[in-house]
Amino acid sequence: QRLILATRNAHKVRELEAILSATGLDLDLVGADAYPEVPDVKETGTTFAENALLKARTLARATGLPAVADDSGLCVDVLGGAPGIFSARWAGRHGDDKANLDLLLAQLSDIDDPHRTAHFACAAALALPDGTERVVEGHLPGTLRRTPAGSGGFGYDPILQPEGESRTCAELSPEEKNAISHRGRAFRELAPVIGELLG
Ligand code: ITT
Ligand code: NA
Repeated sequence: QRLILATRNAHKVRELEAILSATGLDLDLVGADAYPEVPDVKETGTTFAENALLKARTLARATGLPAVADDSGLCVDVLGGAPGIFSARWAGRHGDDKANLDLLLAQLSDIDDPHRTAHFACAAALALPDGTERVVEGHLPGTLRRTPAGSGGFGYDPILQPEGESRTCAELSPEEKNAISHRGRAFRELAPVIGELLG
C-alpha cells in the first residue's frame, strides 16, 4: 500500500521511514518530492494538529492516495510555548535551522537553568482521498542547554536535553532519538490507525 509522506523536510523523511518501518506495517512510502506538481501548503493553522491535517489533506486530495504529515516544533515554557508552530521560521527564513537556534539561545540568555524547560511537539496526521482524517500528538519534554552539543538530528536537537538523559537529542543515535522522540511517539500511536484504515 502506497503512503505519501507529506513533507519536504529530508530529516523528517529519514526519521519517518525508520519509525514507520519498525511498526511492521507493509507500506510503500514515498516523499512529497515525488509529487513536485502539488504546490506547498500555506501553514495557516493555529495548532500543530491543524497544520499537519492541512498538509496531509492537500497531498491526499491532489494525488488520490493516502498521506501522512508531520507538523512539529519546540515549545519553550518561559516563552509561553514559543516558537511552537513558528519553529521552522523563528528567525525569519523558513528552514534556517542555525539561525533559528542562535536566535532562541540569545532570547534565553538571561534565563537560569531551572526555568529552561521545554518540549518538542509533533502532530501526526493521516488523510485519505475519501476525506477520512485522523491526527494524534506526541511530546518530548526536556531542558535547554546554553551551548549546542552533538551533530545528529536537525533543528533544535543540539540544545534539547530530554528529561532523564545526560545528552542532547543531537548526541543520540537515530534509533535512540526515534525511541523517545515526539515524532516516534506520535507516529507509533498513529500506526495501528494507518493499518486499520488502509488495510
Ligand atoms: P514540512 O512542513 O515540509 O514537513 P518543515 O521543516 O517546514 O517541513 P514544520 O513546519 O513542522 O516542518 O517545522 C518543524 C520545525 O520544528 C523544524 O524546522 C525544526 O526547527 C523544529 N523541529 C521539529 N522536529 C524537530 C526535531 O525532531 N528536532 C529538532 N527540531 C525539530
Ligand atoms: Na509548521
